[in-house]
Amino acid sequence: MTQISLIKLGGSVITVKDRALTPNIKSIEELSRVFAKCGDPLIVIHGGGSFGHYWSVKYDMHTKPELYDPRGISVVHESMVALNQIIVKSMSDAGLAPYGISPISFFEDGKVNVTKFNELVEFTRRGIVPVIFGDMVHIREGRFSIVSGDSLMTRVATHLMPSRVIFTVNVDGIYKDMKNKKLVKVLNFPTSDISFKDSSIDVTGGMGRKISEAFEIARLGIDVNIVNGLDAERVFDILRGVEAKGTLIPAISNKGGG
Ligand code: IP8
Repeated sequence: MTQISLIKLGGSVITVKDRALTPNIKSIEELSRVFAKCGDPLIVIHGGGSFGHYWSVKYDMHTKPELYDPRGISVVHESMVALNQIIVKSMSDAGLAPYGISPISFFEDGKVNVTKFNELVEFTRRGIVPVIFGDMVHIREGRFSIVSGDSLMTRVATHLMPSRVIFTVNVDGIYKDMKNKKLVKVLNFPTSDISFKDSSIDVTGGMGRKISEAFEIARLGIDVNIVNGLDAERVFDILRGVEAKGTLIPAISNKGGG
Protein backbone atom coordinates (compact mmCIF):
# COMPACT_ATOMS: atom_id res chain seq x y z
CA MET A 1 0.00 0.00 0.00
CA THR A 2 1.12 3.55 -0.73
CA GLN A 3 0.68 6.14 2.05
CA ILE A 4 -1.49 8.36 -0.10
CA SER A 5 -5.09 9.51 0.27
CA LEU A 6 -7.07 9.38 -2.95
CA ILE A 7 -10.08 11.65 -2.92
CA LYS A 8 -12.85 12.28 -5.43
CA LEU A 9 -14.47 15.68 -5.41
CA GLY A 10 -17.96 14.99 -6.70
CA GLY A 11 -19.42 17.37 -9.25
CA SER A 12 -22.34 18.04 -6.90
CA VAL A 13 -19.90 19.26 -4.25
CA ILE A 14 -17.69 21.54 -6.32
CA THR A 15 -20.42 22.97 -8.58
CA VAL A 16 -24.01 24.04 -8.16
CA LYS A 17 -25.45 21.13 -10.10
CA ASP A 18 -28.73 22.69 -11.17
CA ARG A 19 -27.14 25.98 -12.25
CA ALA A 20 -25.15 25.69 -15.48
CA LEU A 21 -21.44 26.44 -15.30
CA THR A 22 -21.54 27.57 -11.67
CA PRO A 23 -18.75 26.54 -9.30
CA ASN A 24 -19.48 26.12 -5.60
CA ILE A 25 -16.67 28.40 -4.52
CA LYS A 26 -17.44 28.14 -0.81
CA SER A 27 -17.17 24.38 -0.80
CA ILE A 28 -14.05 24.37 -3.03
CA GLU A 29 -12.35 26.82 -0.66
CA GLU A 30 -13.32 24.91 2.48
CA LEU A 31 -12.03 21.65 1.04
CA SER A 32 -8.82 23.33 -0.11
CA ARG A 33 -8.22 24.56 3.43
CA VAL A 34 -8.84 21.09 4.83
CA PHE A 35 -6.38 19.53 2.38
CA ALA A 36 -3.77 22.12 3.35
CA LYS A 37 -4.43 21.48 7.05
CA CYS A 38 -4.15 17.73 6.70
CA GLY A 39 -0.76 17.90 4.99
CA ASP A 40 -0.68 14.21 3.97
CA PRO A 41 0.23 13.05 0.45
CA LEU A 42 -2.91 13.48 -1.60
CA ILE A 43 -4.21 12.74 -5.07
CA VAL A 44 -7.38 14.60 -5.99
CA ILE A 45 -9.75 13.62 -8.80
CA HIS A 46 -12.74 15.79 -9.62
CA GLY A 47 -15.91 15.38 -11.59
CA GLY A 48 -17.78 17.61 -14.00
CA GLY A 49 -20.99 18.74 -12.30
CA SER A 50 -22.65 21.66 -14.01
CA PHE A 51 -19.53 22.18 -16.18
CA GLY A 52 -18.65 18.98 -18.08
CA HIS A 53 -22.05 17.33 -17.68
CA TYR A 54 -23.88 20.43 -18.84
CA TRP A 55 -22.17 20.35 -22.23
CA SER A 56 -22.17 16.54 -22.46
CA VAL A 57 -25.96 16.59 -22.24
CA LYS A 58 -26.25 19.46 -24.74
CA TYR A 59 -24.12 17.61 -27.30
CA ASP A 60 -25.37 14.11 -26.43
CA MET A 61 -21.97 12.74 -25.52
CA HIS A 62 -21.34 9.69 -23.35
CA THR A 63 -18.79 7.20 -22.02
CA LYS A 64 -18.89 5.24 -25.29
CA PRO A 65 -16.27 6.07 -27.94
CA GLU A 66 -18.08 7.77 -30.83
CA LEU A 67 -17.60 10.39 -33.54
CA TYR A 68 -19.13 13.19 -31.49
CA ASP A 69 -19.66 16.77 -32.60
CA PRO A 70 -16.21 18.41 -32.57
CA ARG A 71 -17.65 21.54 -30.96
CA GLY A 72 -19.05 19.42 -28.16
CA ILE A 73 -15.68 17.70 -27.60
CA SER A 74 -13.96 21.05 -27.51
CA VAL A 75 -16.40 22.74 -25.16
CA VAL A 76 -16.58 19.84 -22.67
CA HIS A 77 -12.80 19.77 -22.44
CA GLU A 78 -12.64 23.55 -22.17
CA SER A 79 -15.23 23.64 -19.40
CA MET A 80 -13.39 20.92 -17.47
CA VAL A 81 -10.10 22.79 -17.78
CA ALA A 82 -11.88 25.94 -16.52
CA LEU A 83 -13.30 24.07 -13.50
CA ASN A 84 -9.92 22.49 -12.83
CA GLN A 85 -8.33 25.95 -12.90
CA ILE A 86 -10.78 27.20 -10.26
CA ILE A 87 -9.93 24.26 -7.99
CA VAL A 88 -6.19 24.52 -8.61
CA LYS A 89 -6.27 28.26 -7.86
CA SER A 90 -8.19 27.71 -4.64
CA MET A 91 -5.80 24.98 -3.48
CA SER A 92 -2.88 27.17 -4.36
CA ASP A 93 -4.35 30.07 -2.34
CA ALA A 94 -4.65 27.66 0.58
CA GLY A 95 -0.89 27.12 0.44
CA LEU A 96 -0.78 23.82 -1.49
CA ALA A 97 1.14 23.03 -4.68
CA PRO A 98 -1.61 21.64 -6.94
CA TYR A 99 -0.97 20.44 -10.51
CA GLY A 100 -3.93 20.03 -12.87
CA ILE A 101 -3.86 16.90 -15.07
CA SER A 102 -6.21 15.83 -17.86
CA PRO A 103 -6.56 12.03 -18.08
CA ILE A 104 -5.52 12.31 -21.73
CA SER A 105 -1.95 12.22 -20.42
CA PHE A 106 -2.52 8.67 -19.11
CA PHE A 107 -3.88 7.33 -22.41
CA GLU A 108 -1.85 5.68 -25.13
CA ASP A 109 -3.43 4.00 -28.17
CA GLY A 110 -6.86 4.36 -26.62
CA LYS A 111 -5.90 2.61 -23.38
CA VAL A 112 -4.66 3.74 -20.01
CA ASN A 113 -0.93 3.23 -19.66
CA VAL A 114 -0.90 2.46 -15.93
CA THR A 115 2.83 3.00 -15.57
CA LYS A 116 2.06 6.72 -15.98
CA PHE A 117 0.28 6.53 -12.63
CA ASN A 118 3.66 5.86 -10.98
CA GLU A 119 4.58 9.45 -11.76
CA LEU A 120 1.76 10.60 -9.51
CA VAL A 121 3.60 9.08 -6.55
CA GLU A 122 6.68 11.10 -7.48
CA PHE A 123 4.53 14.24 -7.57
CA THR A 124 3.29 13.59 -4.03
CA ARG A 125 6.84 12.86 -2.81
CA ARG A 126 7.77 16.37 -3.98
CA GLY A 127 4.83 17.89 -2.12
CA ILE A 128 2.76 18.38 -5.29
CA VAL A 129 -0.94 17.52 -5.28
CA PRO A 130 -2.10 16.06 -8.62
CA VAL A 131 -5.59 17.36 -9.42
CA ILE A 132 -6.95 15.07 -12.14
CA PHE A 133 -10.31 15.65 -13.79
CA GLY A 134 -12.93 13.71 -15.71
CA ASP A 135 -12.57 14.72 -19.36
CA MET A 136 -13.28 14.01 -23.00
CA VAL A 137 -10.49 11.69 -24.15
CA HIS A 138 -9.49 10.55 -27.63
CA ILE A 139 -9.76 6.77 -27.89
CA ARG A 140 -9.17 5.90 -31.55
CA GLU A 141 -9.66 7.19 -35.09
CA GLY A 142 -11.29 10.43 -34.03
CA ARG A 143 -13.59 8.70 -31.56
CA PHE A 144 -13.71 10.39 -28.19
CA SER A 145 -15.24 9.21 -24.95
CA ILE A 146 -16.03 10.78 -21.61
CA VAL A 147 -13.73 9.39 -18.95
CA SER A 148 -15.43 9.95 -15.62
CA GLY A 149 -13.71 10.87 -12.40
CA ASP A 150 -15.24 7.81 -10.72
CA SER A 151 -13.70 5.39 -13.22
CA LEU A 152 -10.36 7.18 -12.81
CA MET A 153 -10.64 6.59 -9.06
CA THR A 154 -10.75 2.82 -9.61
CA ARG A 155 -7.96 2.84 -12.16
CA VAL A 156 -5.64 4.92 -9.99
CA ALA A 157 -6.53 2.94 -6.84
CA THR A 158 -5.91 -0.39 -8.59
CA HIS A 159 -2.46 0.65 -9.65
CA LEU A 160 -1.28 2.71 -6.68
CA MET A 161 -3.09 1.02 -3.78
CA PRO A 162 -3.62 4.22 -1.73
CA SER A 163 -4.09 3.78 2.00
CA ARG A 164 -7.27 5.87 2.05
CA VAL A 165 -10.01 6.34 -0.54
CA ILE A 166 -12.76 8.93 -0.19
CA PHE A 167 -15.66 9.81 -2.44
CA THR A 168 -17.27 13.15 -1.59
CA VAL A 169 -20.93 13.62 -2.50
CA ASN A 170 -23.61 16.22 -1.68
CA VAL A 171 -25.54 13.97 0.71
CA ASP A 172 -24.50 12.34 3.99
CA GLY A 173 -23.59 9.02 2.38
CA ILE A 174 -25.65 6.13 1.05
CA TYR A 175 -29.26 6.14 2.17
CA LYS A 176 -31.28 2.98 2.72
CA ASP A 177 -34.11 4.80 1.03
CA MET A 178 -34.53 8.32 -0.20
CA LYS A 179 -37.82 8.95 1.61
CA ASN A 180 -36.72 8.90 5.23
CA LYS A 181 -33.02 9.36 4.42
CA LYS A 182 -31.87 6.59 6.72
CA LEU A 183 -28.08 6.54 6.43
CA VAL A 184 -26.28 3.25 5.83
CA LYS A 185 -23.20 3.58 8.06
CA VAL A 186 -21.45 0.42 6.89
CA LEU A 187 -22.23 -1.18 3.54
CA ASN A 188 -20.80 -4.68 3.33
CA PHE A 189 -22.01 -5.89 -0.02
CA PRO A 190 -23.72 -4.44 -3.03
CA THR A 191 -27.41 -4.49 -2.39
CA SER A 192 -30.40 -3.95 -4.58
CA ASP A 193 -32.65 -2.64 -1.82
CA ILE A 194 -31.00 0.76 -1.81
CA SER A 195 -32.69 3.32 -4.03
CA PHE A 196 -30.93 6.16 -5.78
CA LYS A 197 -32.35 9.22 -7.33
CA ASP A 198 -29.79 10.51 -9.75
CA SER A 199 -29.72 13.88 -11.35
CA SER A 200 -30.78 13.87 -15.00
CA ILE A 201 -27.74 15.99 -15.83
CA ASP A 202 -25.38 13.15 -14.88
CA VAL A 203 -24.22 11.38 -18.04
CA THR A 204 -21.74 9.03 -16.36
CA GLY A 205 -24.02 7.03 -14.05
CA GLY A 206 -24.49 9.02 -10.84
CA MET A 207 -24.59 7.37 -7.42
CA GLY A 208 -25.14 3.81 -8.71
CA ARG A 209 -21.97 3.98 -10.77
CA LYS A 210 -20.07 5.53 -7.87
CA ILE A 211 -21.04 2.66 -5.58
CA SER A 212 -19.98 0.01 -8.04
CA GLU A 213 -16.60 1.74 -8.44
CA ALA A 214 -16.37 1.96 -4.63
CA PHE A 215 -16.94 -1.79 -4.34
CA GLU A 216 -14.31 -2.48 -6.94
CA ILE A 217 -11.85 -0.48 -4.82
CA ALA A 218 -12.97 -2.24 -1.59
CA ARG A 219 -12.25 -5.55 -3.35
CA LEU A 220 -8.62 -4.42 -3.65
CA GLY A 221 -8.54 -4.53 0.16
CA ILE A 222 -8.95 -0.78 0.74
CA ASP A 223 -11.60 0.87 2.96
CA VAL A 224 -13.73 3.31 0.98
CA ASN A 225 -15.50 6.26 2.61
CA ILE A 226 -18.45 8.05 1.07
CA VAL A 227 -18.88 11.39 2.81
CA ASN A 228 -20.71 14.68 2.46
CA GLY A 229 -18.15 17.02 0.89
CA LEU A 230 -20.32 20.04 1.68
CA ASP A 231 -19.19 19.56 5.29
CA ALA A 232 -15.42 19.86 4.91
CA GLU A 233 -14.80 18.98 8.57
CA ARG A 234 -16.10 15.45 7.95
CA VAL A 235 -13.63 15.11 5.10
CA PHE A 236 -10.89 16.38 7.40
CA ASP A 237 -11.80 13.80 10.05
CA ILE A 238 -11.67 10.94 7.57
CA LEU A 239 -8.36 12.16 6.17
CA ARG A 240 -6.85 12.07 9.66
CA GLY A 241 -8.37 8.69 10.49
CA VAL A 242 -11.16 9.93 12.78
CA GLU A 243 -14.65 8.51 12.38
CA ALA A 244 -17.15 10.86 10.75
CA LYS A 245 -20.74 10.76 9.58
CA GLY A 246 -20.91 8.96 6.25
CA THR A 247 -20.92 5.48 4.71
CA LEU A 248 -17.98 3.13 5.02
CA ILE A 249 -17.52 0.33 2.51
CA PRO A 250 -14.99 -1.82 4.37
CA ALA A 251 -12.10 -3.47 2.56
CA ILE A 252 -13.20 -6.83 1.21
CA SER A 253 -10.68 -9.49 2.04
CA ASN A 254 -9.90 -12.12 -0.57
CA LYS A 255 -9.26 -14.79 2.04
CA GLY A 256 -11.04 -17.97 1.16
CA GLY A 257 -10.55 -17.47 -2.54
CA GLY A 258 -13.53 -15.09 -3.05
O1 IP8 B 1 -18.43 13.89 -12.98
C1 IP8 B 1 -17.27 13.39 -15.91
O2 IP8 B 1 -16.72 13.11 -14.64
P1 IP8 B 1 -17.69 12.66 -13.45
C2 IP8 B 1 -16.66 14.60 -16.53
O3 IP8 B 1 -16.78 12.12 -12.42
C3 IP8 B 1 -17.32 15.01 -17.80
O4 IP8 B 1 -18.65 11.63 -13.97
C4 IP8 B 1 -16.43 15.42 -18.87
C5 IP8 B 1 -18.60 15.05 -18.00
